[in-house]
Amino acid sequence: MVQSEAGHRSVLTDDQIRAWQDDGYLLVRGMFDADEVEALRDRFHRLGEGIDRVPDRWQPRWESDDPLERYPRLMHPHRFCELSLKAMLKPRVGQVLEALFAEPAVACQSMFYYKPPGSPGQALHQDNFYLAVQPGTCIAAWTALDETDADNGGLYVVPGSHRLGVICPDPQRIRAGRTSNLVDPPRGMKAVEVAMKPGDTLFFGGSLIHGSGRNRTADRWRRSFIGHYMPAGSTHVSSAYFPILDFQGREISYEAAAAGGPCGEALGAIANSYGRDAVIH
Ligand SMILES: O=C(O)CCC(=O)C(=O)O
Repeated sequence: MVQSEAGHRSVLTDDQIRAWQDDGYLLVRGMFDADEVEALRDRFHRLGEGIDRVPDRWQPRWESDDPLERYPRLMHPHRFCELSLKAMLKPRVGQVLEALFAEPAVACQSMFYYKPPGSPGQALHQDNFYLAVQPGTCIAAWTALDETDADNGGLYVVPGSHRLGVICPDPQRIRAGRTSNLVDPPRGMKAVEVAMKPGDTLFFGGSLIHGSGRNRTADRWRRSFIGHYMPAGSTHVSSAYFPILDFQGREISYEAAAAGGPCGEALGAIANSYGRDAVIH
């Protein structure tokens, strides 16, 4: 147990804080228990198979053979799914975030990925290019709902890249979308795989370069639930993430940051329409 800069008792050990500072990410095993994992899987199974529907929010192409069209990721499921809201605002997630931010966190976004067999990966990128949190940066809490590894499209992270700040991608790369990384690992750094078990949560900062590989398996899904957060004391975030919620579920007002943050609105606008779906094969 350590004291955070804000003077709060931290749920993390000194070694965990050191790993976070050195690498820019932290794997917390067993953040969600087996029942919580099963409940999330079941809820998203019902949505994915059309047993439950949210027609105004999520419209898969039910007949498509393309895995990403048939099972597109769900954006902001916490806005219509109580279980997702509960997962996004899980108190223990908030405690870890508070230790990492050294101040309380607020929630910007939730996402659910199905990533069935055959799905392409997600190109290397940095999250704060999209969220444009300032001052400071965002943190993702990426929770595996299946066992994940290099074969079924697990996450890759570039240790140490969190120190770089946001690298503005070349607009050509954003336009190339489906074939190109938005940012490359800088010289001397390389992407490493993070293998995870169901219920494990990977926390990583908004500058950490990360992405995921193709799901090359014939039968292993790679489902995940993701929350994005920022320090409560930040002043700006992209309005695409409004409303921002505290861990009691109350709406908190923030100023709208220009899309693309330090990279400028023009790049941000292109990124919002192409880059977020950039994938690697
Ligand atoms: O789950 C993935 O494949 C990518 C997720 C990601 O890049 C993110 O949450 O920012």
